[in-house]
Amino acid sequence: MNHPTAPAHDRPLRPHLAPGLSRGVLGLLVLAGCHGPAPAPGARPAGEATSGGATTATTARCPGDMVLVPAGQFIIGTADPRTGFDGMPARPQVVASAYCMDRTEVSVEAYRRCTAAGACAEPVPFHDSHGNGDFLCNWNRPGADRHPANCVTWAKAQAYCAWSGHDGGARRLPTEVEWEFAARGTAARTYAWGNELAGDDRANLCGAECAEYLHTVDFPAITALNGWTDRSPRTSPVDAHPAGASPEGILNLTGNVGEWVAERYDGSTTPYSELRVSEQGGIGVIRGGSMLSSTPRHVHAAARNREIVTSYAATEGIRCVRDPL
Ligand SMILES: [Ca+2]
Repeated sequence: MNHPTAPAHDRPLRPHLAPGLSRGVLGLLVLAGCHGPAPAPGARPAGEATSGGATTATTARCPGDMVLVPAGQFIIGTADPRTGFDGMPARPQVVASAYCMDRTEVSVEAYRRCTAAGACAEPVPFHDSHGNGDFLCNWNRPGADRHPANCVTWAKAQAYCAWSGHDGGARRLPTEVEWEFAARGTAARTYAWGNELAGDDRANLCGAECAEYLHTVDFPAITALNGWTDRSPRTSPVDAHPAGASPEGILNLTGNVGEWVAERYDGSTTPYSELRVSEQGGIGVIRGGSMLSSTPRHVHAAARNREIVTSYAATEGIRCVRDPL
């Protein structure tokens, strides 16, 4: 299908937010083995891959821009919601099959290949006005080709991943379990790189640089994440912050932009929900914190942020997964 322009139901990102959008955006503001055939051209051999200390021998392979996450098990969620915003109640979770995950968030230039093929609708574009949040959108923003494609609805994220034009064919949005396991590994790390929220080169969060910048553009006041300064008040390029990669080498699972997952938000999984799945087409889930995350509980890899699926925000982008080749 060809969707040359943004559908009319896209809603702008506003400083003063509707209840649902406020949870999606302000939530981040205040934070905020398959044995395949012969490898496809460009496929990266996985060899022995590790996840949080466990070693899994596998011959599974992924397209060259993806990373293998071996099967395993971990404790998903958090026992205390104060440590990971709206995390699922802690429970053992088995991940039965290995899967491939995009090494980086989807960039503007990658997304443009899909729109050029007529398979994707354009994200909401950058608009140099500080009256709403679109000044933080990257589509059509000069110099932002390597930055994440943000300001996309769930449907646009889903359509991008499902496009058959990717290396190796169609992909899909990750499930909540797949996203969280990639970020936390068998050790259930708190952040993609480990358990310490330290090292300003590891992630793009809302440090002093962010609070200062947003103040200059009259955006709603944000208090910086205590002690953090990463020199990126807006998004970072998708291949930035290699020091914060997961053990498998997946970048920016913590920070930069959050990422849509496949499922609708299921309030029954948590006692902390207020929004229901029937609201305006459903509530989706954004994982990973963002460049506007300013509290540790919103940066926690178990944190979940809710968003109306027909809404968008500059803090929301895309990362795809697929089965191994
Ligand atoms: Ca930052």
